[in-house]
Amino acid sequence: MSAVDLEQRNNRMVNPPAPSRSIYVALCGGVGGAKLVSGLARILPAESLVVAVNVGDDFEHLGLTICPDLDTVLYTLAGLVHPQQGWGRSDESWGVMDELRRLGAHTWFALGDRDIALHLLRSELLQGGLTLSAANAELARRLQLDVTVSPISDQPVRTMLDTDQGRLAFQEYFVHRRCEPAVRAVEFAGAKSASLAPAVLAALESKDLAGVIICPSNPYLSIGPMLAIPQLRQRLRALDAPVVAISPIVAGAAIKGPAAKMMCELGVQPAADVIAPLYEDFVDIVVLDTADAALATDARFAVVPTIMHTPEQKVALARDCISLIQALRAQRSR
Ligand code: FO1
Repeated sequence: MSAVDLEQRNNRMVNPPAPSRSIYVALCGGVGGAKLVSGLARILPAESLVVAVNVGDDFEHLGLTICPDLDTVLYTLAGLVHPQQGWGRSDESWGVMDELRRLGAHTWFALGDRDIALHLLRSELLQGGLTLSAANAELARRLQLDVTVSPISDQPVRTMLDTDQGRLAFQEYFVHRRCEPAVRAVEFAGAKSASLAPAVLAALESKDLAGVIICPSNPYLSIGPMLAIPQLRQRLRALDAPVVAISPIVAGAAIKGPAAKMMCELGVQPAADVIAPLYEDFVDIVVLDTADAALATDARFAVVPTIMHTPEQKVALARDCISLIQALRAQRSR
């Protein structure tokens, strides 16, 4: 285990007892979202956090069912994520990929040996008849995680991009073509008929729901597929608990990934406050980084440091999100 992994494991805090009204739901994509989730997991008791994860990036590849955002969240919380990439495993080896390359198979999607073990197990659990959320709960248990990490839905929702190089499935666009095609539109196949996974629905319907945190994930590619499920958007609109969203754009650039490039292609100015209109029918507070303080023009915005390179920064942003939710709740109960 590397020094970074050890630090991640040793830094887990003794979590405080859960106060009443204590469930927080985090809507999360991949790398950026997982960072905030790791901060939340360190300050909240395990039973107080439900992480609902994007499934729009999932695909079948080399006979395996691969769920990149779920993998990223699981590996991050287990202290096993590759520290530089933010996805995939630390301490990885590449024997299977090398052999696949020798055999002339597809190798554009990098699957390390340890990572493949997780995909094999998930695929076997699914073939045995488990739902995606039950299979994922089993994987979380085997990784000794106590936080609830659930796919947003047990039904497939697949992100498809209409680009200048034709209609592309998400991983074909994102990994195989390195986000180079210009995006004209984004669609989420299956979203209209998908329903929320049981753990997500139960948390959002719970009388103990304290608030919802929308992680700093790409609004089009990570949060978009989840919001395209009508049941989620309706549920968020109807909540009395506060919803706080953190912008993944800082000073006009995405912290990671193609969000800013995509916005330009879709004719949207890549600015931190762009998520405000996208989430306006359910969000209470949009959190901007201190670099974008000038965009916080009214009470809908809060400004705190949002860049998360260190464990301390992840915990600090997590605390800020919880404090914002608690302040809103206190205001409402007056
Ligand atoms: N991202 C890449 O940029 N290249 C890869 O080869 C790659 C492989 C991969 C394997 C397993 C996994 O769970 C994630 C992987 N990712 C890879 C990341 C992933 O495709 C994207 O980061 C997410 O889908 C975007 O959130």
